Amino acid sequence: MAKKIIIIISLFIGLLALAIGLFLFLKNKPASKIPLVPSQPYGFYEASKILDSAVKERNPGQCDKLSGEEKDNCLNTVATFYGDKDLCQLIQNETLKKDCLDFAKYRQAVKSNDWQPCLALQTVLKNQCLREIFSSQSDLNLCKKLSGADQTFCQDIIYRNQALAQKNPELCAKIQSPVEKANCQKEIADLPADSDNDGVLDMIERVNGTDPFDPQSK
Ligand SMILES: [Ca+2]
Repeated sequence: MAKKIIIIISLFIGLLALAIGLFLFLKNKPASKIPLVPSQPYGFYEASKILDSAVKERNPGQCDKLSGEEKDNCLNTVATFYGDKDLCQLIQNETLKKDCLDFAKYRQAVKSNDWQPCLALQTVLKNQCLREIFSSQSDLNLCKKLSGADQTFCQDIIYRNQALAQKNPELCAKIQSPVEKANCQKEIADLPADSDNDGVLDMIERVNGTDPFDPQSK
């Protein structure tokens, strides 16, 4: 009988010691420094896979698997890719949200070939927007609908389009912006030459054995 009591007491003390040990272990565990579960549930690779499928499937719900900055970036990428401004509204970071909304407006304007919404954007994006929409235009009258610097920028684009279409560097000279003017001249210079203007490029004529400086020979 006495033996039984000793065994029970020993077991009790043993379990108590175990419980105290476990308590001390959990208490001193450096939870914040070396977390057992990583604070970011997804690593960079997984996060970019999520982002990829969110964009490919146009499924912004995938972004919910991410959090904080990663989630914002995910939403921003899907929103800007599809020009979906409603999606921009879900972004937490205010600066990113504004950029997202601007970019969505830009995409929408280009898609619908409507230059009016471009004017509400900040300069760099506005100019890119106008440039894309006017990229195939050759009528200067179009620019009369714009004013100030926007009108000048519009004219610069149109002169560049005309210069390229007519392979006429003199039209580049009408461009106001020195940078745009230089770009225009470079684009003309880089065009494949047709020295005699017979419609067959010099390099083709050389291959064919005709005279690149004689329009009768082609
Ligand atoms: Ca020729």
